Amino acid sequence: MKDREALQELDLRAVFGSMTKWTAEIDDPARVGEMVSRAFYTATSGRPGPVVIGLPEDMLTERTAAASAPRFEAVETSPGAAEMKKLEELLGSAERPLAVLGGSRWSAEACGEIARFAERFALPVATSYRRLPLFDPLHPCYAGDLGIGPNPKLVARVKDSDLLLLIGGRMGEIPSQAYALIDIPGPQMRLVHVHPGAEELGRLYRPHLAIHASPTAFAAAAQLLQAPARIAWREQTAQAHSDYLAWTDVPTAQPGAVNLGAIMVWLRENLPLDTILCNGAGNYAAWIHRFYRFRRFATHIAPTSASMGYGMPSAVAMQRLHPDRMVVCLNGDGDFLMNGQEFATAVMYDLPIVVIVADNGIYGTIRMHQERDYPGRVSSTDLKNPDFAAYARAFGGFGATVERTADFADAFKGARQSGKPSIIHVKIDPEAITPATTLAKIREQALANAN
Ligand SMILES: Cc1ncc(C[n+]2csc(CCOP(=O)(O)OP(=O)(O)O)c2C)c(N)n1
Ligand SMILES: [Mg+2]
Repeated sequence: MKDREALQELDLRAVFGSMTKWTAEIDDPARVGEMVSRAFYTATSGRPGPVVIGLPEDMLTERTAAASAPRFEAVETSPGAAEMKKLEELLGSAERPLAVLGGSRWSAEACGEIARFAERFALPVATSYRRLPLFDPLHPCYAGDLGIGPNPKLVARVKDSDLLLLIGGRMGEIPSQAYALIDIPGPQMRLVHVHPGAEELGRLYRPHLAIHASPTAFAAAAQLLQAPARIAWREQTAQAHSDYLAWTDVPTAQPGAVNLGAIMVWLRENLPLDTILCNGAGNYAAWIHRFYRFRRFATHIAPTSASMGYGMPSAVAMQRLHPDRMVVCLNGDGDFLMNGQEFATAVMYDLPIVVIVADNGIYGTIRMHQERDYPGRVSSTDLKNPDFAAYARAFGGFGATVERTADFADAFKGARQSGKPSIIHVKIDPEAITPATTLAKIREQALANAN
């Protein structure tokens, strides 16, 4: 039936080709072992990523005597002694060094090793977009998060560094602030790029030192580096950390009766440190990045591609994987409505996730862009929402509504005490568009610029 556009037939390579590291179809059952083995090696090697394998129906019912694939092992890429020596020299002659942690292929152990490396060198360390749990925010070397709406002082510090050490990440559009931090292709500072994928090194930024290694292998090797006798930048590191604390300690004032920043502060003070926080995309996430504090490895499950609807399925998966840990899922209203039906799965499997829906009645991010670029010309960004607490109850879960900041704590406790999957419907003033500004101010500014 192939190529007749039979029922539900898709050209998988065309559909998934540009989103995956490899897409294939298994036509011959004798090759299942070969293809499955290649799929796992491909998905986990270098920069990890998805693989799609199509299984034609008739192939699935054929018999084969072929052996199964042997167990795969992810390919490790380690730094060479020459590169590590060069890094030691670069650190020895630096005056304003800074490290940015990002990407994949980390472990709790590697994070601990990087923390000890940072301590020995008094190195300021920032985290990349949605990679906050790679470094303890209360560690004295922590300089903050390079995501959306970062601390301007951190942005200035990165631009002005004389040695930038990128460990694991690509420094893509979001952490690079739309490619404004590092000159392309020749960086203004000395750039050391550590990445597990060879194709990434030199693709955008020409590194002074490229280290083709996974973060875990690099972190282990960094233990052997000798710190200079005199570290010139100790004061700067202490300043960077106090700038981070000043930026995140106290929630900013917000219009309306609910302050999402204050809710994040309540969560960071009351949740167990190993709580897993999941979210999708929307402006509400800005308050997570700024005010919540991820104190443990792998406690934030969120899309670096900023795709909406990611929070609910990931919360379901995380609670199944970790039945003993608390799983909290934060959503925007638009975001929740993309995959909110996964709440039924949480009810089916008795997964007591706590879902928070930050309901401002708009696709806030898009409205913000409309007001900034076409002030006053609102188009298709209003939402007409259900009662999300009643939605939870309709599925057999627990629901609560919060209309004032002070009521959040009781709603959260009620959710936990119910032992059920829960939704806390939090009503947010649409004017509270970011931790730093309002919709009205963005519009005024845009109108003033136009005149
Ligand atoms: C799947 C998907 N579709 C569209 C977008 C573009 N987009 C980014 S944020 C956003 C609106 C988010 O609205 P909401 O979830 O209500 O959060 P808010 O910004 O209001 O806090 C849209 C449409 C996206 N990132 N992902
Ligand atoms: Mg919204």
